Amino acid sequence: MKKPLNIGLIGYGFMGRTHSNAFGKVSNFFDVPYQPVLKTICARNGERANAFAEKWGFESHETDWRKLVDSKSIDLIDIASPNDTHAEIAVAAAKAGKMVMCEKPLGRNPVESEAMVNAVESAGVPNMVWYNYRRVPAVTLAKHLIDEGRLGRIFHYRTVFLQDWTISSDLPQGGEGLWRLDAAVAGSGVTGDLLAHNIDTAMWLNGPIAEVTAMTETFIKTRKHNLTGKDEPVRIDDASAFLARFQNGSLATFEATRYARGHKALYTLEINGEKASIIWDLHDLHRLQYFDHRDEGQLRGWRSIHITDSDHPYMKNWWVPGLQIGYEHTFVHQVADFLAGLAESKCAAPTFRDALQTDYVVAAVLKSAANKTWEKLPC
Ligand code: SOE
Repeated sequence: MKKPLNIGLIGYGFMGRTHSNAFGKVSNFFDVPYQPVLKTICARNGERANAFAEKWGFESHETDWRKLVDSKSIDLIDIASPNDTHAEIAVAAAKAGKMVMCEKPLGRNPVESEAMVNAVESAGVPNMVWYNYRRVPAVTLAKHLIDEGRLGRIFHYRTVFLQDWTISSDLPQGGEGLWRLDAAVAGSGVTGDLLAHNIDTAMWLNGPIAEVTAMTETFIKTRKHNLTGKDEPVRIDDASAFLARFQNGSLATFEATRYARGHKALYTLEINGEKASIIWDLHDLHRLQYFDHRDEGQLRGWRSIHITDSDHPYMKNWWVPGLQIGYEHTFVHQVADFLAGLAESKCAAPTFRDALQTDYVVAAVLKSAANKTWEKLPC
């Protein structure tokens, strides 16, 4: 008999849907020791929270997140609301002894993120941040290959996250759906929203980043603000590119933009090692490109591995070999690992503390771009 785990979800946007789907599906596919129960969904608009509750199977809805934090019937607070709400909710939830899961980035800046880490660690509550791309089976396989030493010494890490949805100058900033363009709510632009993913995956695969030098640009300087109705300065970074040196001596390039016409969510990474290289592309997420210099000369070349076999990470839990899975499954994997960790009193990664390191890199990138400097990261 599985133990019930009562979920209080805050936020019903795109991320609220991915999380609800994951909590709802996990026990159908993974042999986990807990059964997530969709207890309460909280959002500011009661009517829409109610509609969301009915659609996704939550038992009740709320408009005040404090009621979820205070409720004895909630075990875990899941934060999927805009970035400016993360710190306050997470700190209150941890103080109330709840487990906390939080959408990325952790806070809007390291000060908020440090407060969140301190809160969960002093309360001793399980915590995790939804950096979901680690759990694309192909990316997890890349991690296994690197840890087995198959690439040998790593020389290069190359990664981009490209989108094109903010090119129009008519697009307003602020409010529902567009808060990512409002620095007061989001904290930063593509550095915290997109590059945070690349940084999280990169440090997971290739270890800590030692130093960075960056440039950012805001191409459209003013946009109408949805909440004030006035033209206001845009304070987010529309594009961000940086060079990095990892502690292991390898060199990296990172780039993200919302101005790459034709690209909707092109997240790619390439790693070149002494013995082998790896390429992964979110648009073809079930494939891993692998080149191994030790292969027999005449047959040596890039292999395109279809990551659907039962010995590939997570895949034995899904369909049959050859049938692929997609984006939403990465969230299911994240919940599965979180629940498995709970049973062993271990926090599955990335914890709040892991995500804080990503926020330090984000802050160093923004500082470097502002000051045209190299910035060192704390070891
Ligand atoms: C932005 O468009 C966004 O939705 C990010 O906020 C997500 O984290 C990323 O996975 C996809 O793009």
